[in-house]
Amino acid sequence: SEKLEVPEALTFDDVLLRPSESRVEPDEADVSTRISPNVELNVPVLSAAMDTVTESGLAIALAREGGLGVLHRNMDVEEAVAAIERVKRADEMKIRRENVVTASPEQTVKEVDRMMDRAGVGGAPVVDDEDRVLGIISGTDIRPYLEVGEHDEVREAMTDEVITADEEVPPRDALELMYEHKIERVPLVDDENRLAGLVTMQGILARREHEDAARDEDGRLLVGVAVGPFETDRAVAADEAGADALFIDTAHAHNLNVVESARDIKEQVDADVIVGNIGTREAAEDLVDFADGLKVGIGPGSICTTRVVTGAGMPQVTAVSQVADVAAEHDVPVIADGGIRYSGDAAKAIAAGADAVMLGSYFSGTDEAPGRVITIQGKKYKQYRGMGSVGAMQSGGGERYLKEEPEEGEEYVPEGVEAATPYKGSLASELHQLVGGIQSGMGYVGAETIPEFKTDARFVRVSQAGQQEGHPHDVMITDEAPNYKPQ
Ligand code: RVP
Repeated sequence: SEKLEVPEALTFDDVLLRPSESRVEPDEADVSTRISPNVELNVPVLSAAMDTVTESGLAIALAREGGLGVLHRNMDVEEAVAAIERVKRADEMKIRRENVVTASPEQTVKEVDRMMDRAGVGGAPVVDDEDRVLGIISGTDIRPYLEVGEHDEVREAMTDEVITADEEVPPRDALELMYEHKIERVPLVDDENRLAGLVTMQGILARREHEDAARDEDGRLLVGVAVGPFETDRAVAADEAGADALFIDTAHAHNLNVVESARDIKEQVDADVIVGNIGTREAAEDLVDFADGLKVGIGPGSICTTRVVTGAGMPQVTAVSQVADVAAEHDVPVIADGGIRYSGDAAKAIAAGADAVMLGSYFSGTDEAPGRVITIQGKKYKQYRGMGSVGAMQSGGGERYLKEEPEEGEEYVPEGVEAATPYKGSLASELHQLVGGIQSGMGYVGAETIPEFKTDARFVRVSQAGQQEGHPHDVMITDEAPNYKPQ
């Protein structure tokens, strides 16, 4: 019947990049990209907005390497704002007054410790009611030898001979002051000794160490935030807290209520608004007039059961290329989200038309991902679960799947599983393999930049025999390669 005259859709294992004449040395391939009008990255990589992947720790680590972390939304709005602020503050060289965490002399040491912990800072200037600098207090880790109790007032515990500098001080002079006095932070003051900002050793060193970090115009790390399709309050709060991009986070962004709500959210915020996930040309057409970026992926995720549970989905290479065709006409960037197991998959996603890729499982086993390392039969793993799994939905993730909370006695209909991924060590070394693989892919097709890679790359179709040939075969692997795990 006509109904079964169906188009073919392909995914990563169905295709390979066709090698082509090239003068591109892999190390020189330029992987910088743009995922929305105001968000430029130095590597085309984002981490998934999942509660076992991206919290502030991983977002900081990834932005320092040039990519973008997207904070998940299984936390309340207040926690999300605190997480955004932690990322924004992490490498700030000169922290502006409104972003400096301060203590008052009457607070207890315990209160201030808790406040500093939450903000992820190691010390705070102590100011009076008129914002004049009275002293500085540092966190418990560098204060235990002092004889102050946690119920003492800050004025007892603080250093009152505080070294300050003029608000216009050049960073280099501030650094010298810190070396000279063996201190970690220098409050900046105006001519009436009112707090104007803060310079930290950490901020200066981190900046030097991470030259290719993804930063905003003030030199702060970039951060993305997932918001539910109808969560205007989270969107507005995240925007005000300084998020660079908001990701309307749903499993089906071609739901017309989602489209309307996303359009509405876009009108209320300054941050760029990226909408997803979608998987077809038609969905892209309905979003390109207002979305600052589009995210593609219906069912490719490693922990995703959408295709099995619902029967719906779109193999990822076809999905990306369909959306990219429409997006390119409107100059809207595209992110390929999910299903990337190897660096070669990331290269294929970009070659199919994506400006960047988003990964969950790939990063979930790193040190920087939330959750602890567990050992099963002598092997180390970290927990990784779908946001549509029962566990994640119970913690608030149901809206992504456009589901209401079940009534008493009913169960969720999950579209994801709870799992474990092999423990992998640091994010930086995983990312190095990923980006290195993409660059080599660019070398094989002769693309010097991501835009060239998107337009110039050509695919060939691979048979099952061809696919087998592509993996190590007829050998027993004796030493594991850092970028290959047997299937
Ligand atoms: P992967 O990198 O293959 O682990 O896929 C990660 C992606 O899977 C996420 O960015 C998200 O789009 C999708 N996801 C998250 N949870 C679920 C689910 O429970 N089905 N899917």
